[in-house]
This record gives sequence, structure tokens and C-alpha cells, in this order.
Amino acid sequence: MHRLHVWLLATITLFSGLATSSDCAAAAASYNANSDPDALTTVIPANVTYDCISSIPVQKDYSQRILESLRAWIELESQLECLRKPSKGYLWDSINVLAELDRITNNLTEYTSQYAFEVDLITLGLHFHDFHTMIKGGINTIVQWDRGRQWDRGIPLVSVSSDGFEDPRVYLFSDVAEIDTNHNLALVPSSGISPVQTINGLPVQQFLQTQQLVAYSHDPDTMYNQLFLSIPQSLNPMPQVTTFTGSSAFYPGSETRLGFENGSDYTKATTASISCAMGNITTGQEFWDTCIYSGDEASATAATDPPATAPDVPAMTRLFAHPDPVAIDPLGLFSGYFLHDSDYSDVAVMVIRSFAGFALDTYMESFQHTLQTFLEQATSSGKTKLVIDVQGNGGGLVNAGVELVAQLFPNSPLDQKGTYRASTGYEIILERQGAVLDLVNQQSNGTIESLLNEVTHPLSWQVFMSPNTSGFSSFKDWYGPQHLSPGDGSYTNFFQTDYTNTDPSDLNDQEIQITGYGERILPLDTPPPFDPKNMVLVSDGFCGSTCAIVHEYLTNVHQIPAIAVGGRPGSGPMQTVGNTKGSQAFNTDWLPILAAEWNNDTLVATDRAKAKGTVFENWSSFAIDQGTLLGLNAKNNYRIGDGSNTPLQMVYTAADCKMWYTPKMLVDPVHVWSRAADIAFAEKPFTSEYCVKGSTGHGSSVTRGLKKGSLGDQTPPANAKPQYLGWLKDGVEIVQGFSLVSAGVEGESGGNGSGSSIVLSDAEMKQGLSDLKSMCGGYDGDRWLFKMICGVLG
Ligand SMILES: *[C@@H]1O[C@H](CO)[C@@H](O)[C@H](O)[C@H]1NC(C)=O
Ligand SMILES: *[C@@H]1O[C@H](CO)[C@@H](O)[C@H](O)[C@H]1NC(C)=O
Ligand SMILES: *[C@@H]1O[C@H](CO)[C@@H](O)[C@H](O)[C@H]1NC(C)=O
Ligand SMILES: *[C@@H]1O[C@H](CO)[C@@H](O)[C@H](O)[C@H]1NC(C)=O
Ligand SMILES: *[C@@H]1O[C@H](CO)[C@@H](O)[C@H](O)[C@H]1NC(C)=O
Ligand SMILES: *[C@@H]1O[C@H](CO)[C@@H](O)[C@H](O)[C@H]1NC(C)=O
Ligand SMILES: *[C@@H]1O[C@H](CO)[C@@H](O)[C@H](O)[C@H]1NC(C)=O
Ligand SMILES: *[C@@H]1O[C@H](CO)[C@@H](O)[C@H](O)[C@H]1NC(C)=O
Ligand SMILES: CC(=O)N[C@H]1CO[C@H](CO)[C@@H](O)[C@@H]1O
Repeated sequence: MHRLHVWLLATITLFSGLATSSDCAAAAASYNANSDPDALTTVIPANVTYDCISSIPVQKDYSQRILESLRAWIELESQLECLRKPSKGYLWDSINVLAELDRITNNLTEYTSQYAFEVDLITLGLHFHDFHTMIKGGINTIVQWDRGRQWDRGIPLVSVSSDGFEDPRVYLFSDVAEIDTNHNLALVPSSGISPVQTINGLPVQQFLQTQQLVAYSHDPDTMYNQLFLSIPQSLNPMPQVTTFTGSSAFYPGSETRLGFENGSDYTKATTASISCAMGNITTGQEFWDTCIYSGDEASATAATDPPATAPDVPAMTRLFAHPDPVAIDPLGLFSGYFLHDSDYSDVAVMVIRSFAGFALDTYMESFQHTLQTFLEQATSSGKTKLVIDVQGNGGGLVNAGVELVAQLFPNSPLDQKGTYRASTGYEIILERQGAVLDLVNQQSNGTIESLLNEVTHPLSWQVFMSPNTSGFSSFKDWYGPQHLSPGDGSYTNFFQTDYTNTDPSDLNDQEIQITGYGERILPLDTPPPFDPKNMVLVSDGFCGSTCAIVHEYLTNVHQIPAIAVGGRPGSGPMQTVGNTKGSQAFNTDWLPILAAEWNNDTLVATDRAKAKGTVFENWSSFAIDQGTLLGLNAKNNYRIGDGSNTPLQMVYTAADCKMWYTPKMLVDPVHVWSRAADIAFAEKPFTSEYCVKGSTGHGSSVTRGLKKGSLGDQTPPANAKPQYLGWLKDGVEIVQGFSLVSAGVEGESGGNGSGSSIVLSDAEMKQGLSDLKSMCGGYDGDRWLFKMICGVLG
């Protein structure tokens, strides 16, 4: 199952809709009328699909097993306690995840369909408001909803301020931008166009700020940005479908009606792309049997499949819609620029669209080299100011982020401070992994060692060190557990992986010698290439995971200010790390390995006795074997020096300024960089009239004097919180979904659909890229998004 592939093919499969009778016979007829034997997915009307999947009876025993299987893994989620008792800076209400799971389990027979059960599960995942965390069942994986995502014939939107001062208005993307004859992005003449005023009869902001709750983010402005088409997000190797048009988690209704301010309107039918041969089914149960249920004793393929080999990705030389770079890595994730306008002759720009270099086995080396080359060229060309653009950056390889900081700040400590959530099951596995590593080290058994390097090394206490870089003396010394008062939970002692050592890894095989250590040791007087006073970060809030780790070093440790771009109309600040501030994800690829290790009595037996009577007693990987996608935030990240030990995910941190997107910025990122430089490097920085009213000077921001190690003012401004939480209009849901869980949790609401990208395994990523490449090879149409994505792949 390669979702990247599915999604792209879905957008080029033609739909010649024909809806007939009800439930699955009609869906099957539509499927047969539209299916293309060469495509992986078939596009049929959404309402017909919805009728079909809503007729799948509840699979009670199956779902019971799914829930039991999920339960053990969910105990490893580092944020359970904090979500129940959030800190003051957190923008959402509390949620008791385990109680919600109980409610779902006890209510299985109450659901009107298996699909309704899945909707409740996906909704629960959204309530974590964390880009690392998602729970998505089989039906939601086979069926993807689409309001019309093609840039020219669909309805993607943008939110832009006409002059950079006025509040942004919402427009059809194709009213603002187009692909020009040079296959570049260009503005279209704006005469005669009109902003979107209503969607499906609701005021546009109410509709969109409700729809945005399908994003897996904790910051409402970050959610808002994900509704819209943007260059940076499309250049992420895990491209995001916008949460307005794209495969949102919930059935979006049969059509979308845009009402423009000039009185005209436009209606687009919603479609579903189906990745299952459903042409011969007539009932919901047959849909289930054909498309979802894969036998009672499905094998743990996710854990045992050999990883796909990396496709031969041709080196990138330029990013779509970007100027020619001074330096660019082979995947185009990192690129560096000089600005040609003479007003900015001292400004260098670093664009880091992602750290997810999984498609290239040697990515870390090439990233390290490209970064070094760029910094050398920048300093030797007399550049003294640096804009770091992380728009669209959802993270990736942790040590790529660490390396970035190591080169920007030579000889400065690279320490991090993290914890896992303590739980019986995890303790038992982790203790065993340590014992296995000890045994292997004693035996120096090469065969086993290489195996362990791949699978168990990253979770062995021997390869962790404390935040002050001392090693731990025993499993107990590392594991603790300790009790922390934010959230009132039990965690391991604070630790980090050993960044001075090339051997232990952060769950991937790509290791390099971090600059400043080993053969890359630097003289103590090595100057940093830029003065932190002359640096600024720019983010659309999408920053998370590895990007969040980098952001923490740069903004708190090195006191570099950050500018947020976009966000909801209105005054006030925005956060620059909006997706997750957690520092390690466990995904669908990794979680079955933990379940397998739990049951592994080879080499060292697991001491499972003390888990008797707990959810771990019968731990199986049934849920993932059956196609449930699960992602968890495994590791909390903390601010070094913060004595309150509040996980950063719970901490409010305002950017130093928020600026609007203008139409020019939408088609050319140079306009984003020069505006950011104007704001940050002015004689009186961060007093620019381009900073949205009230967006500067929050007590959690660097320019307001946030001290290293401190959290600053943890009272978020009132309008930082979500403005809309409900989904009901005149008693009718406009988007099906959220009401189910909110019955159990006061004032709750939740996340995207974009999360499935982050739980793609490495193998899936590689396969997906390979599939994409072959698809791009055969594609010679003129669709903008395809050109952009195919452009990235060379
Ligand atoms: C079943 O769900 C309803 C609605 O969400 C909730 O009020 C009720 O408490 C649940 N029942 C059980 C047994 O969990
Ligand atoms: C009204 O605005 C829409 C959206 O920009 C545009 O397509 C349409 O041509 C406009 N209609 C008139 C009559 O100006
Ligand atoms: C599905 O939606 C389309 C477009 O709005 C409509 O024409 C059709 O009647 C609907 N069909 C069903 C079965 O609801
Ligand atoms: C439906 O069944 C026929 C006859 O067995 C078969 O040829 C066809 O491929 C099936 N269609 C699908 C979509 O599975
Ligand atoms: C490797 O370890 C296994 C299991 O302990 C043992 O049977 C085998 O003899 C060892 N091989 C070598 C070369 O030490
Ligand atoms: C380093 O951290 C460990 C574990 O937290 C602690 O026991 C030790 O005293 C610390 N050492 C120093 C020098 O601070
Ligand atoms: C159990 O552990 C051994 C050694 O670590 C490994 O070779 C084997 O593949 C593991 N089995 C499973 C099911 O994970
Ligand atoms: C685990 O399964 C066994 C055998 O079915 C059962 O007796 C036991 O109660 C289960 N444990 C838990 C905690 O559910
Ligand atoms: C709702 C939604 O947009 N989900 C999508 C998010 O992005 C990934 C990657 O493109 C898709 O696979 C999801 O389906």
C-alpha cells in the first residue's frame, strides 16, 4: 500500500460520474464505469461511496481485537498525561485518551456502521493535535475524499493580503496564479476576480476554520495555512494534500459550493478515490470482505518485509518556482540563495523544505557537504545576514537538524532533553534490549551485531546519554522512572541519543560524524558563519519534529527571532512550530517491531511476568497487520534549563512577528525572504508595519527578551485559541465526524488527514518516490501540481 502513489494517481484518474441506486451496488456500478485497469485507484462520486461504506455492518469481534491491539501501543504515547492535564500554554481542552478508548470499546454495538466506528477512531487521533500521532482504520485508507484538488479544474484556495497590510481574503488559487509558458508560477491579472465569501452557505472563515480541524496540528494558524495550496508544502517529499480540497478524514458531503463576493457561485461535486477492486460487490459486508479484512491470522508484513531499495533519484539543480540556487542537495531539501536585488546584497537565504532525506542512502553526507559549501560561499562572498526559511518543513532525520546547528554554531553544545513515557510494557522491552546488547557485546558476534544495529540498538540504554552528556551506568539508572508534575505522569530519566558517536542512531541507518566531533573536530576559536543577531527564521507553522528540534536550538539556545507567515485573518501573534514539538515518532513501520520484541525469547527472554493483568499481557500487532495506520509521539522534548520540565508540546511560543502572504509571495518565495529581511534586519528590527497588529512583543518571544532556558509568558493571547470547534449548522453536520468524541470531551475538536504522510515507513517512502518517478516519466500534461512534484524528482 503506497499512499503517495495512490494519491497522485487518484488525481489523474478521470471521473465520468454516474450515480444510480443506493448502497454498494450503485458504488460498484460507478466503479466499473470509471475504472481504468492501469490506475491504482478509481474515482467515483463521494456520496455514492459514502452510502456504500455507511452500510458496512459493525465488525464487533474484529474491532474488539483492533482496540486491544492498539491499546498496548497507545501506552507508549508520551503525551497521554499532558493531554489529560494540559499546561497553561496549550491551546486545546484536555482529553482523557484512555477513557475515550474505553468508551469506544464499550460502545462498539452502538455504531451505525463500521465506518462510523473508524470515524470515531480517527477523530480520537486528531484530538492529540500532534503531527506524529494518528489512528486511521482500513476504510479510511482505501477511500480518499476529494473536493477537487487539481489546481486548474478543482477548487484549491489561497488566503492572501492584497498589499501585505490588509487582512487576507480567500480566493480560488486559479484566480491568483497560473503556470506560465516557461513552466513557472506566475500571477494572473486580478481584474474581475472576487474573493470567496461563503462555502456551502456558511461564512468562509467559519467554514474554513472548522474544516481546518482535520489537520494534525496544535496551532490554529498552522491549521489554517494547511487549507491552502502553497509552494513549500508541495515541495516537501511528503507532499500534503491541502486540508480543504484533499482527502480529509471525514466525508465532506456531495458537493462544495463557493459563493463569491460579486454574487456569482461555483459548485464542484466531491469525489472519492477507491484503491480496491470493488466492481463485483453489492453489499457493505462484501465491501468489507473484499477490500479490508485480510484474514484472521494476517502476518506481520510491516515488520518483516525487506526495505525497498532506494530509487536512483536524479540530482536536483533547482526547485520549482525558486531562483537558481548557490548550493542545493541532490534531493532539493536544502538549498541556498543570494538575493540579487542590491538592497539585499548582504543577505543569504537557506531554504530547508524538509529533513526527510530517506530517499537517498547517502543523504546525510550530501546534506552535510552542501550545507558546508553554502556557508563557505556565503561568508567568502561577504554575506553577513541569513534568512532561514523552513516553510513546509515537517521534519525528518534528527541528526540532519543537529548537523545544521553544529555548522551554524561551532563548538556550542548540541544537547537535547527528552523522555519516554514509563509503562510496564515499555520497561520490559527496553530492559531486554539492553540485555541483548550486553550479551552481543560480550560475544562480539558479528552476525547478531549487525542485526541488532538495525533493530534494537536505538532503544538500548547503553546508547543514550543524559542531557549533560554523561552516560548511564545501568538500565535502572537510565530508565528511572521519574515523576514529573506537568501532566502528573511517570517518565524515563531525561536523556538524549549520543550525537558524538556515529554508531547509535535515531531509528534510521543514516549516520554521519556530526561536525565538531571525531574527524570533524573544529578549532575552539572557529567563528560562527553568522552572528545570531543577523539571523531570522521564517515559518508557516508547518515546522515540527526535527524542525521543532532545530527551532528550539536556534530560537531559545541561540536567541534567533522567528517570523510566522500566513495564518488566520485578524490581529495577534502566531506560533512558528505548529505541528508537533515532540522529538521522536513511532510509526506503522516501527510499532510491530516492538510487539515482536515483546514476544521474543531468543537470546534473552522477555520478562513478561510482571505485565500479567495489564494491556501488555496479550500484546499483538493485529491492528497494524490489518492495515490500521498508527503513529505515536514517542519522545517528549524539553527546554534545557526549564526547571518546570514542561514538554515543549504544551508550551506556547509566539513568533516575533507575523506577516501576511501577498499574491507575489505565493508565486515567488524571494518576496517572502526579502520581506522577512526588511522586518528582521531593519535599523529597528521587528517594528515593521508589515508585522500584523499585535503580533510582536509577546512575552514568550525572543525579541521581547525571552531568556535562554525560560518558557516566557505562558498566557496565550485570547485569539491564539481556535475560534470554531463545532461542526453543526441548523442541527446538520456540514462535515461528518467530530460530534462523536466530543460527546465524551467537553469543547473538543480535532485534526487533518495530512497525517498519513508522516506515518509512511521508510520503505514506503522509497517505494512511493520510485512510483512517483515512473509516473512522472509518463506524464506530459500541464497540471501545475504535477509539474511541481515531478520537477522535484527531476
Ligand atoms: C457510549 O457513547 C455515548 C456517546 O458518546 C456516551 O455518552 C456513553 O457514555 C458511551 N457509553 C459507554 C458505555 O461508554
Ligand atoms: C465573480 O468572481 C468570480 C471569482 O473570481 C469570477 O470567476 C467571476 O467571473 C466574477 N463574475 C463577474 C460577473 O465578475
Ligand atoms: C450525489 O451528488 C450529486 C452531485 O451533487 C447528485 O447529483 C446526486 O444526485 C447525488 N447522488 C446520490 C445518490 O446522493
Ligand atoms: C468481477 O468478476 C469478474 C468475473 O469473475 C471478473 O472478470 C472481474 O475482473 C471482476 N471485477 C473486479 C473489479 O474485480
Ligand atoms: C553467535 O552467537 C550465536 C548465539 O549465541 C552462537 O550460537 C554462535 O556460535 C556465535 N557465533 C560466533 C561466530 O561467535
Ligand atoms: C549529569 O546528569 C546525570 C543524570 O541526570 C546526573 O546524575 C549527574 O550528576 C550530572 N552530572 C553533572 C556534572 O551535572
Ligand atoms: C528475536 O530476536 C532475535 C535476536 O535478536 C532475532 O534474530 C529474531 O529475528 C527475533 N524474532 C522476532 C520475531 O523478532
Ligand atoms: C490474555 O489472554 C488470556 C487468554 O485468552 C486471558 O486469560 C487473559 O485474561 C488476557 N489478559 C488480559 C489482560 O486481557
Ligand atoms: C486529509 C488529507 O489531506 N490526507 C492526506 C494528507 O496527506 C497525505 C500525503 O499526501 C495523504 O496521503 C493523506 O491522505
